[in-house]
Amino acid sequence: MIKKKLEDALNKQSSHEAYASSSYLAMASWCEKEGLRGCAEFFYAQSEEERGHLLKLVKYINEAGGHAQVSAVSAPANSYKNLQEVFKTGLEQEMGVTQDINKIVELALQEKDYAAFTFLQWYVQEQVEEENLFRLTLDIIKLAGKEDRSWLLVDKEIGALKDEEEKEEE
Ligand code: OFO
Repeated sequence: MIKKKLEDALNKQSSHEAYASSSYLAMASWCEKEGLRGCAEFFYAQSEEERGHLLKLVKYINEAGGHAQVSAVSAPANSYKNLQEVFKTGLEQEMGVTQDINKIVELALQEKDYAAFTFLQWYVQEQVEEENLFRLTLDIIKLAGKEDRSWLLVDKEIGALKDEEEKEEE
C-alpha cells in the first residue's frame, strides 16, 4: 500500500499535470487566434497528452491503495508577446516538471516504494521527450529568423512535429 508521503507527492504532481494541460490549452487558443493553425494543433494535442499524464497518476494512486485528489488549478497565461515566448514558456514548464518528477523518484527510493519507482520511470522517459520536443520547436523558430523563412512555413513545421511524434510511438 502506498505511503502517505508518496501519495501526497503524486497528488501534487497530478495538479501540475492538470495545470500543464490547461496552460497548453491556453497556448493553443492564443495560436489559433493568431492564425497559426499548425501551432494550435501542436498545443491542442499537447494539452490532451497532459490530461493523459494526469489520468495515469489518478489511476495509479487509487490502484496503489491511496485516494487521488482533484484540486483547483490556477489560471494559466492567456496572452503572449510572440510565438517564441509561447514555446519558451512551454520549455521552462517542462523543465520544471522534470525536476518535480525527479524529486518524487528520489522520495520513492527513500521510502523503498519500488512499485512507485517503477511506475515513475515512464514519466522520467516522457520528460526527456517533452523537453526535446520543445527545444526542437525553438530551433525551428530560431532558424526561421536567421534564414528569413515565412511564419507559414514555421507553423507548418511545428504542426508536423506532433505527427512525427505519434508515428515514432506506433
Ligand atoms: Fe506531463 O509532461 Fe509535460 O508537463
